[in-house]
This record gives sequence, C-alpha cells and structure tokens, in this order.
Amino acid sequence: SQKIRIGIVGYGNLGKGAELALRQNTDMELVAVFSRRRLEKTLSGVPALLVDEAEAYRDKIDVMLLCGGSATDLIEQGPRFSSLFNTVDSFDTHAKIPAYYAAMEQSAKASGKAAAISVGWDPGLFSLNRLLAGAVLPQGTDYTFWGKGVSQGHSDAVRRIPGVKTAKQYTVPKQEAISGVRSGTLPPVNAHEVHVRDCYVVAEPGADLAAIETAIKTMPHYFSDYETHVSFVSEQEFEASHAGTPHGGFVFRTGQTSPDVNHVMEFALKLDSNPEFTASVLVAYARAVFRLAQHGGRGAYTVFDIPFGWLSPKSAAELRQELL
Ligand code: API
Repeated sequence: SQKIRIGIVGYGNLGKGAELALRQNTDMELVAVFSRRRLEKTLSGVPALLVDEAEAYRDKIDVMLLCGGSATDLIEQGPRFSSLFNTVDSFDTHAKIPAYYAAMEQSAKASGKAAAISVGWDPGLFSLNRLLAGAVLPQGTDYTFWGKGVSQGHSDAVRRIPGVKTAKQYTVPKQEAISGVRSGTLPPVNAHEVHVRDCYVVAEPGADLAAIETAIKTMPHYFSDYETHVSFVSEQEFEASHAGTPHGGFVFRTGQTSPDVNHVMEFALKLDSNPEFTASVLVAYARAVFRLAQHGGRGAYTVFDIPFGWLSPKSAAELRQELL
C-alpha cells in the first residue's frame, strides 16, 4: 500500500527529532520540511521550503507535523495549517488548551481535515495513563512527577523573552514528595508544590538581567506558581554544562477497591532526549490521524479521542493476535 506522506513544519529540536523518527517507520515517508527561515538543507535530503510555500503541497502531503513551540508558534501555525492539512501538534500550555482546541476545531471542521492536538508525553502519554488509572480506580489519588529534566515548553518560553540569547529550564521534582508517594504518606498535591524550576540563561550583551529574571518568574502558566531559580551563565558554560535534553517522570495512581485493599498504578519514562522522544510520539499519532481522516474524522481531537490501535502500523486483525 501507499506510504503515508508526511511534512514537517518547524526545524528545531522537535522537527529534527521527527525526521529521525520517520526513518524508523517504513509505512511513512517525509516529503518536505517547512521553516520560517530559508534552510540550506535537511538531514535526510528532502526539500527545505518556507512555510509560505506549503499551500502548494496540499495534494502531496497527507499529514503535517507541527513542530513549533506552544508559546508563540502553534497559536498561529495550528489554525493556519489545519485549514490546509491534517495535522499533529504538541501544544502544551495547559491553561490554553481549551481555547486552542476551539480554534483548531473551527479551522479543521471548515477545511474537512483532522487535527490531533496536544500530543507528546505530557500532555499525551501521561494524560492517557491518568485517564486509564482514574477510570480503573475511581477511589484514589493521582500524582505526576516530571524530571529532573529539560522541559522544551518552558525552555522555549524563556527563549522568547527579549534579551535572552538562549536558555534551558530544568524541572526538578522534590525528592521528599516522591518518597512520600512511594511510602503512601503524601496527601494529594498540586504540581507547583512538588517541583522546582531551574533556569539557565545566556543573555544578549547589554541586556537588563533584572528585567529578564522578573519576566521569567512572573510568567503566567509557566512559572508564576512555581519556586523558580534563574542563573545567568556565559555561552561557554552553557555549552559545556547544559548541552543535553534529558527528561522523564512518572504518573502514579494509588487507590483502594475495598477497605485495606490497596493498588498502585505507575507509568514511568526515562528519556535521553525529550525532543526525539516527543517527536516519536507525534509520528505515531501521524499514522493514527491519517486513519482518522480516512474514517471521516473532521475537526480537532486529543489523545483521548483517537483509537489506540490506530497508533500501530499493524492491522486490527494482527493486533487481535497479540492481545495475549
Ligand atoms: C515539565 C513538564 C514537561 C512535559 C513535557 C513537554 C515539554 O514541566 O518539565 O515541554 O518538554 N511539563 N510538554
């Protein structure tokens, strides 16, 4: 059968990760990469084009992977591309997901396309696990821990602040909270009570450091609720000490089905590269979105709305053989 034809919009860490992930999925082929900047070339040798040139590819690309950041790119690129293509994105600004969903639902319904929004590992795989655990254990408590690791979303948000040349944000879970879950003594908590956010920032020459620090610490949705530390470092130190993009975490649900009958559900990730892993999730969902569109799916969908089996390259009959 024909390969699923994929395009990538945005050629940062996530877009490059998607290009790598596509090499491991032989039922899909990368057609082109679209960027705001004129790129010299791509890793895989497919054409590198400007985002404004995408419209000419309407009949040549089945699913567009939107690999921009949530802070500013996706708000604009999501509706724009879903008016032309089936899309998958990793929009992850929690408080803005309902509004983003509404915008994508409107543009994709109007164009007759399917748009999978907020796909990745959190939101994404972690969301699926929280839903599953809550449905199975209605009497219980959820806990989500991230890190220690580099949040792409938070790092991108810091890099958008004027005067910031580059930056990384580490999400650091409080160890005593993790121990508390493991020993069954932690009461229900909010994420901002059990994580610290550490930012390492390279400033532009002459930038107002105090203004940058204030802009980070008061940023709604990303930092304002959290204990946040900001360190300014030289470009050399940044390159030497903050090169990687590891991340991970776990989703726990503890619950009881009758008095003194306890259960623990746990899902854990340990990732050497957050963007390469997130991109791999986007690519699996590209396959699902292709099938969703073939089945008449129109409008915006989240991971909760997409049949799990459609993520697999195998057919439903093949998957039934693997139920046990
Ligand atoms: C954090 C998590 C990371 C979720 C993963 C992904 C990202 O604060 O570290 O931005 O890297 N919310 N959404």
